[in-house]
Amino acid sequence: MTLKIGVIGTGAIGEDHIRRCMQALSGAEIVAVTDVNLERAREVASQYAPGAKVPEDGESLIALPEVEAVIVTSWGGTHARYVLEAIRHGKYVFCEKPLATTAEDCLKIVEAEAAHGKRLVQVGFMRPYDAGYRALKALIDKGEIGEVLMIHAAHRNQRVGANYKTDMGITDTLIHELDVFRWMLGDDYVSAQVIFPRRSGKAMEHMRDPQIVLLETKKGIRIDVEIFVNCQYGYDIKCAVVGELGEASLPMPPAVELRKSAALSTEIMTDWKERFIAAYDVELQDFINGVKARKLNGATSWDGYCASVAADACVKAQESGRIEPIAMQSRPALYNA
Ligand code: NAI
Ligand code: NAD
Ligand code: ISE
Repeated sequence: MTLKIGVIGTGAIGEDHIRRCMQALSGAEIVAVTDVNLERAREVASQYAPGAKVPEDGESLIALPEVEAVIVTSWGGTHARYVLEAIRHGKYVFCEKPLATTAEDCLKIVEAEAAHGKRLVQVGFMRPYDAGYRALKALIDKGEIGEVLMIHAAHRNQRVGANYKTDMGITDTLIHELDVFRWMLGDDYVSAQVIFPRRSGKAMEHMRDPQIVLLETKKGIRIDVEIFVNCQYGYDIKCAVVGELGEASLPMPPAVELRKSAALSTEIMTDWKERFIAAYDVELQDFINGVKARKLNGATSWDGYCASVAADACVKAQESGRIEPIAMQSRPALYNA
């Protein structure tokens, strides 16, 4: 059986996920797409899913009887309403990160899903599907470096556009680390602090970039993450985990070693689409298979909520300059498995 999917938001990642479902993955087809910019939705449909309907808004798309599952790839601020609407229709939904832009909205989704009584939501945190992060977690779980004590990480983008604001360094960018470290360590955060180093002159006037986020977990692990979204040279994700017996680092994606003109070099990617292409493929195939089996894997609404609670504390810490506490509500039974 081919799973019939509708996609809300045909921007950069929406287009890429539509291409992925139609050309790279198996067992699914895109039967409807929409965007606030309907012209854009029609263009993307004609390129990758010529038979797809283009309803005038996300709510109409979710209501279409032929749409069995929904992918939400519109701007973060719009996610909550579409995910809630999909749950109301009892339809499976893959929502790109963040699940919502505030913890309060994430909690509404958690409560709606728990009231429905069964998992319907998978959040688009793809790093747990990345082969490098999986190898790192496997090594930690085997005890190769003993108990984890510290993580030194960096999340660098080449540059960002004019719409990107300082708080998005947290809600849009750091949110990946907030999620993947919970998954990797099996731990939760208790506090956050944000420090601003000297501002890069390459960042737009309205932005404070870079920033350093300091996190503490329940087990007492200390994590520092440098967020630098105008680093100029490439898209670079670094993560070194320090334990009692050694240090384990996230592998770099494979790249050809070039010896030329008295220099040895390897290329650094510039685009998140390429850096995590295999992880997005595995993640969305897992969503398709999960819907068919009526059992989703990957990040839950609860994971989306936890990342958002931590993000809210980091945004508060950006403004206060203080160490801000991080505390979750108690976890509904649905997410205990
Ligand atoms: P984008 O700006 O290229 O695309 C967003 C699209 O959604 C635009 O075409 C816009 O017109 C449309 N849109 C906005 N509000 C809408 C609404 N109410 N109804 C229908 N369409 C609407 O943005 P991009 O880069 O594709 O990001 C989209 C989402 O995907 C964001 O939540 C972002 O955080 C996430 N994302 C995740 C990545 C990952 O690594 N997992 C990478 C890039 C983005
Ligand atoms: P698992 O069910 O044994 O454990 C995952 C645990 O981590 C669960 O408690 C879950 O709630 C939590 N979790 C999952 N995603 C999370 C996230 N993004 N943030 C925070 N917590 C998260 O699952 P597993 O075998 O470790 O597999 C994890 C996912 O990877 C599954 O969806 C699985 O299907 C997929 N997977 C991928 C590959 C691959 O090659 N990429 C191989 C096997 C499994
Ligand atoms: C973007 O939305 C993503 O999710 C990318 O993975 C991240 O690196 C980037 O900073 C975000 O803006």
